Amino acid sequence: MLQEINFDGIVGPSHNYGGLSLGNLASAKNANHTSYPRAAALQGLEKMRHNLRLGLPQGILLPHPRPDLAWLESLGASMESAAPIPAWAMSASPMWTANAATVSPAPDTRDGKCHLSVANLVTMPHRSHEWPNTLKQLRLAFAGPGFAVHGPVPAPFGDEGAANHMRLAPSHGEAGVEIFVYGRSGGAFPARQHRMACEAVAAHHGLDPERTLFVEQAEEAIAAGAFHNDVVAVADGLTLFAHEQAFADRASFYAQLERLLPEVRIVEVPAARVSLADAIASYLFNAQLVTLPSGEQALIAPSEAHAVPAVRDYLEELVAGNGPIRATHFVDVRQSMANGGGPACLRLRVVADPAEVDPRFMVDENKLDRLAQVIGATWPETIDSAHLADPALHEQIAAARAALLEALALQGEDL
Ligand code: SUG
Repeated sequence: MLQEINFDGIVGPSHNYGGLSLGNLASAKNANHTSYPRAAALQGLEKMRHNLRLGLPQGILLPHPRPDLAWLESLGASMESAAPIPAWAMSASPMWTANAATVSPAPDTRDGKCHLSVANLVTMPHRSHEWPNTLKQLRLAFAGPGFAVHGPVPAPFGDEGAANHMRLAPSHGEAGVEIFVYGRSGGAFPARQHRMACEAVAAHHGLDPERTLFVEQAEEAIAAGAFHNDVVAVADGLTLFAHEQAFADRASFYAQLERLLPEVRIVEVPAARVSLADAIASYLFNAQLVTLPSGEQALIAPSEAHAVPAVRDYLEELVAGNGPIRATHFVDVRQSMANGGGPACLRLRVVADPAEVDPRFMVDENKLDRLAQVIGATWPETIDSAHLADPALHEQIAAARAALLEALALQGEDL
């Protein structure tokens, strides 16, 4: 049976705060702070456990080898090069798997397969070298005949994957409407998702042009720190949950959506209730909007959303009202949040039959227990950005990753 599976990125042992993402306010604010990779990874596992207990199937994607010495060499650089080059090679950014790929479920595609296109992430140097390893993982996890895995869209067209893609459908297993959100610019901040890349992905996936929308993100949203659409909007089932200032032309977007999907429920948060600044600081929209086995929808939001009074009040009213979102759950992913990655950034949604996925990429609570042991024993407790070039740290990171792959029976794979 087709189900939505969330593939969370395991936070890698090199997790650190490099201040690398222009336009991502949390990344800039926490630049050079001490990071806690072990705590970060354990927070991620607890989020997965939380969601398993809600009855949601759960998968994982793996940290990449770091530092990426081959990539550094291709730049004629090394870990001794001037900042920020070593941080580019050390980033644990593959943890944010909402940027791993764009996924079109089988009911939406011409050949009836689930299509995945790895994101090129070309805008940010530290993310631009993620795709080769991500592609290897996707080809392994989704090797079954029901999947088609595509390589990246060529540069210079930036593609940041599912973070800028939404799907609305009566149920996961029925044909839906796919929405690609692109940017032009955001004042001083770059647009990381280009329209050309969206069109390429939609074409490769064989989507029905009649049921595919290309929507421009509001410039003011990018300028306020919404470097991906999933910082200001999220969709699930028939519900679109979005900030009033998320899109450049909301009236025409909503009208097109209502024409294609008359049952759609648009839950728009007015700027007068929650300002764009509060939405971005709290990551209210970077929540996982999920349909529970009961059929009700719930929002799995970061604990930071509870700490901002306007957001907390809004959420209380939202679930008390008559709308489709019936509950909120708060999860602690603070280490990731400090780099601008909330609950929704940490997961890639794939609609598939879990039995068709390589089981080494699926988890249950027992497996999470084993992973927590490995992480507790091998992940660095802290990383200080002044010591990113330390060879002893690199050895520890390599050993930690090797232990993880072994625990997952993936040590023999070319990953
Ligand atoms: O690409 N942060 C990530 C956060 C990604 C969030 N993903 C989604 N919204 N889906 C980014 O900006 C910061 C790394 C650093 O500064 O060390 C970073 O890459």
